[in-house]
Parts: sequence; structure tokens; C-alpha cells
Amino acid sequence: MITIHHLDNSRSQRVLWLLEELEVPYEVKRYERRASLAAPPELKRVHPLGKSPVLTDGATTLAETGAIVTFIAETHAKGRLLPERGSSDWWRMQHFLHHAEGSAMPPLLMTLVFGRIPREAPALIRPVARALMRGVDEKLLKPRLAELLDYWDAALEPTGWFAGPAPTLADVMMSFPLEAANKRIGFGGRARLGAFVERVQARPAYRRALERGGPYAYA
Ligand SMILES: N[C@@H](CCC(=O)N[C@@H](CS)C(=O)NCC(=O)O)C(=O)O
Repeated sequence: MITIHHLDNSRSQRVLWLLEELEVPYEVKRYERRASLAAPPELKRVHPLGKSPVLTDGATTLAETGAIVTFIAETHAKGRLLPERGSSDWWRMQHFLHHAEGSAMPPLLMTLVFGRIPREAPALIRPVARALMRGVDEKLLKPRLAELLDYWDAALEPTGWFAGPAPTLADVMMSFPLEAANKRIGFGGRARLGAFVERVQARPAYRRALERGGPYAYA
């Protein structure tokens, strides 16, 4: 039996969505973030990095969402949520599987972290920290994020999904960066991005996954 070690309000939620979509039985072990938003130390007993998600299944312990969704697809999907192996949609899916954590999440995370720095700074230097972070946001992050939003918008244009005419693992992986972008920076009128998030969140499997996962601020 697959167990997902799941943190509230986290990118782990999309793994539960995938399992519901595939109707694979699984258990959820829930962990609660601390006030600092860090995962609790118990998660380090499951995997040394102490991040979520982690999948355990018999002798297998896997971290990294991309590896986890691939494991689930290889062992349980029976071709569902997968384009034909080796087809152009297949490689498009592979691209977005890696793009989600490798390219989409870093600037979104930087926006979150840099936004917190002025609040954490000593009161005396807070105005300087605020001005500095505003500069980084305007010059570095906003242009990069605008490029990403345009890229996703264009990628969704042909079918509304990231890799072909139907949902695939690419959509599962990309759902979290899009949800996070929607909450943190907005889509700036790019209607296809909003429509994607709505379409995903309306799926019965997604709704069931929310019930299993508990608090999730991005839905
Ligand atoms: N690239 C990893 C990122 C894992 C990650 O950073 N997870 C966050 C949840 S959104 C976490 O555990 N944060 C708590 C912490 O860093 O202590 C993945 O996709 O699994």
C-alpha cells in the first residue's frame, strides 16, 4: 500500500489528486507546518531532507514530486494520464514534469522568501531591507515570472492541457506552480491560466483529494 507523507498547504496535494484520478488505494500521513512554515522534524525520520511529499511503498521511499508521480504512473497508471510513449506529447509531458520544479517553482519561491525578509529584519534596517527587496522583485523576479506566465499561457493554447488533448502527469505537476502563481502574483489577465486552474479544481478526483489532504490554501 502506498503511503503519502503529506504536509498541509503544500505541493504534496497534487500527488493525492493523481492517486484519486487513478483510483489507486493509498494512505495519507498528515504533518502540520510549524509557525515558521517549516515541516515538523518527524518528517526527517521518513526521509533525511524532511520535505513533503514523500512516498513510501514497501521497501521504496521516494522524495521529489516528479519522481513520485513517475513511480505511481510506472507502477499503477496502466497507461492512464500518459501520452503514447515516445510520441511528441510524451516528450512534452517529460519537459513539463521537470519544468514544474526545476524552472517554475524557483522564482515563485523567491517571491515568497524575499517578501518575508523585510518582516524578519531588525526594525532599524527594515526600510532598507524593504527597498532592497522591492528592487530585486521589480528588476529580477517580475520580468522572469511574466516570461513564465506567457510561456504557460502559450503552452495551454492548443488544447487547454500541457501535453496533448487530455490531462497527463504534466498537468498534475504544473497544477501547483499555477495555483501558487495565482495566489501570489495573479495571472495578469491571461485567461487560459485561470481556466486551467478552474478546470483542474472542478475535477471530482481533485475534490476527493482535498478531503483526504486537509488544509490547502491554494484551492
Ligand atoms: N522539489 C521538491 C520540493 C519539496 C519541498 O520543498 N516541499 C515543501 C512543501 S511545499 C516543504 O516540505 N516545505 C517545508 C520545509 O521546507 O521545511 C518536491 O517537488 O518534492
